[in-house]
Amino acid sequence: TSKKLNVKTGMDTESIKADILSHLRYSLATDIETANKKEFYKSVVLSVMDRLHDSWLNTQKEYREKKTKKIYYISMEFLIGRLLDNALVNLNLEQEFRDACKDLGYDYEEIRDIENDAALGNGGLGRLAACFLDSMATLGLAGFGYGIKYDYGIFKQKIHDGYQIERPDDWLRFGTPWATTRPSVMYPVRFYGRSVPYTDEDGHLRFKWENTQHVYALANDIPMPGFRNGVVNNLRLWKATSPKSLDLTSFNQGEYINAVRDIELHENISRVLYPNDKIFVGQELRLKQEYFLVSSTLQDILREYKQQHDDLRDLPKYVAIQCNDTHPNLAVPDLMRILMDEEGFDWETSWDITVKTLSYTNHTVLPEALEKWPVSMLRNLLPRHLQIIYEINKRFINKVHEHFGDDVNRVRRMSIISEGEQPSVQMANLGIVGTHKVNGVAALHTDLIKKTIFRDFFEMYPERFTNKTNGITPRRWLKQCNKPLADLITSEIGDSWITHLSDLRKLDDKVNDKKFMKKYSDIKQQNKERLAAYVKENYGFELNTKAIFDIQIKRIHEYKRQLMLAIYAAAQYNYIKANPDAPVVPRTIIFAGKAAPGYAMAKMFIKLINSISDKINNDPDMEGKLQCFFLDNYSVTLAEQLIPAADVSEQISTAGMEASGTGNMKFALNGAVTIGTLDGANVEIKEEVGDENIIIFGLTVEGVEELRRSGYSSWEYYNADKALKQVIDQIRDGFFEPDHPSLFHTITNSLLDGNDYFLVLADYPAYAEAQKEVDALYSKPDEWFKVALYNTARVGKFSSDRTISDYATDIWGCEDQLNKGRE
Ligand code: 26V
Repeated sequence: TSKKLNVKTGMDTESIKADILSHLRYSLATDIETANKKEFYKSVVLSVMDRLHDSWLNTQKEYREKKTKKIYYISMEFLIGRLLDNALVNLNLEQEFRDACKDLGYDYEEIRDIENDAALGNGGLGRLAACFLDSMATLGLAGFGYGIKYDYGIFKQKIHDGYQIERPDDWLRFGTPWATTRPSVMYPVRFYGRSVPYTDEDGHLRFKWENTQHVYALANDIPMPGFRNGVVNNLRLWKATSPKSLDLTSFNQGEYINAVRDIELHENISRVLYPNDKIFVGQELRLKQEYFLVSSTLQDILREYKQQHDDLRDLPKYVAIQCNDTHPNLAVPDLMRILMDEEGFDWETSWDITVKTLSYTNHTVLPEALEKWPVSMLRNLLPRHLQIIYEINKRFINKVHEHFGDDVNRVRRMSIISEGEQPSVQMANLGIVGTHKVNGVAALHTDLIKKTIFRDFFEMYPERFTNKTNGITPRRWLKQCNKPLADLITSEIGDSWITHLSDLRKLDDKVNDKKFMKKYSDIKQQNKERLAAYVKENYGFELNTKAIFDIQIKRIHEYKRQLMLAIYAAAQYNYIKANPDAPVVPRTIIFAGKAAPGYAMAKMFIKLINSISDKINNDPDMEGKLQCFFLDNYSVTLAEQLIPAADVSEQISTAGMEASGTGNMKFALNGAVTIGTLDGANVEIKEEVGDENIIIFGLTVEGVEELRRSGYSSWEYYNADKALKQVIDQIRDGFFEPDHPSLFHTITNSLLDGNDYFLVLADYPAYAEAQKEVDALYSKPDEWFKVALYNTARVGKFSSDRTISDYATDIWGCEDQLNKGRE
């Protein structure tokens, strides 16, 4: 060609092709003739990386030069999924890379599908962190993610004979081209030892943490590009590695082998993500992981800070640290320790800096999820931190006395250390006392924490509590995953919605535009067919694309009540069997989700769903009327396939238990109709889309409270609803599992003798009615798609850009940075 190629940075197809070829040859030592798909994929990503590096470096340089306030988002989980599409969308290079792949003999989609999800999270909390990184970069905030580079992410789920089987997620088997190891960024993280008092030159009592053992934290950086704004922020993931002091001198062979084996012990800290969602298990390795993250991150933050500023007392002016749940809350005592023991500040100064710099987000009210680390474990692993926590608590209890007088019970409830058989440190209490802002993740949830678990604290520090309703990034959750809809929207109202999601309101007017509505509904159909093809190829089922696609995808948990949809599926089966000639609106029910490996009840739900599915799908009478499937190994990538194809979004948690939910937002944005309870962000979705455009049923938070207070009896509900009773009897008596008729007794026992803590039976009749409403609405396609469009048009509030702007303004004090330098 006559045009000059710019192999590393050219944004044209020819330069990109040349770069891919050059990476095949000079990075991977292969060539286009002999390379396999994996190698080609790697070269593609390396070529994308080349196109990020200038912006990545320039962005960091600009932050340094302008002394921009930095936001550090510390999280044990980042559920980022695949990165290729996202990077290309944000760089505006989708077409060029597509063409480059094609010219070199590869189909872009096939190459994209090579990438393993980076599944370093359990569910909503980790995915939220990933959406926040996208929004911080897009808004031009100097926002950095800090986490752990687990060798193994959330386990891979297989289904054998209807049961969940876990397999390790070896996502790094062939390495990841997205992560750059930074050997120059490595910090020792200390454990064990003891706290030793001494008197300093000024005669002050001080402490030293001595006789420690340590591991090293090694930085691995993943670029986080903003949407077409030249900003590239950073996600820094720490990998544990053994200290050099394990130098293997003058050992005999046995000692040498053992010493090498010890390296593995150190590296175990970053080996695997804990797969529990919302259940606290006080394992020491988990505590080590949490401190490993906090310690390395604080060292990094302070090193960076000292390069640009000279007075640590200004830390809160230039740095904000957000703790994602209580998992990083050891940042409170660790920052205190650094400021006092290493920087020589007194308690009051250190405390002031600490509280003003840190803030903490609560993501659940479920008591079993709250972290309570045994004092004995902390004493052993982090003795100096325990000592500081005791001092924080002592001073705090004095304040409680000042504030409330002598109220022994209140003091007991508010104490950071809970006494008793197994004294423990309440990490949530530590987070409230040691930070300047605590936020809930939806309006209802924030109200609840103020009234329930944190009530005493709210009475003492009302100004600390604030709501930040969750959001999702419209880049991944509309532009990338639903290209046909994104293109239609852009052709109608322009593309401002990509960064100003509320502009989708302009679509409101289109409900009466027949041509538009036809295109809108055709896209849903097309997405359903695309999903059907995907499911056929990957799972071997034929989905009925004429049916309502009714989807519940999320972690399997009793409070999320997958059981209620399963009962509904079985009740529909019974109805069709009893009324073979009655007209029914066809439905295809799809479940996906992982159960924590130790959560027996959730695992039983999976088996039950599979047993019910088998019954339904193998009965010819159901043909064209009812289907039910459990898709294994739910992931970000699978969600990207399912959500654009959904007609109905199941958001049916027991009111008060789902802090926010974010899947609910993704579905609504993609034009699914929500059937849901007044829980979490469903409440706010209803406010936005209007009461007529969401199907709400069941008990409210107050209703739940009232029912429990007045004496709930699940037996009454069981006896009162014939269809419900029939299904429960069938589950109990082995109808769905004839070879093992008592298999599901744990489930039916918890519903009946166990009195149904999650109120499935109490809400079931209202749920079945709501499902009838779904049928009726779906039978009038024009009306259905109006409702669907109102969902797409009116959920702009739930952009994570809005969420991040709110954090920036009310918590991080960096609203002046928002959209800097952008038009
Ligand atoms: C706790 C623990 C305990 C130790 C082991 C691992 C582990 C992992 C997670 C948790 C807390 C989970 C809290 C959580 O995931 N909350 C979800 O957060 C979403 C984002 O705010 C929100 O949308 C969901 O409603 C909420 O359930």
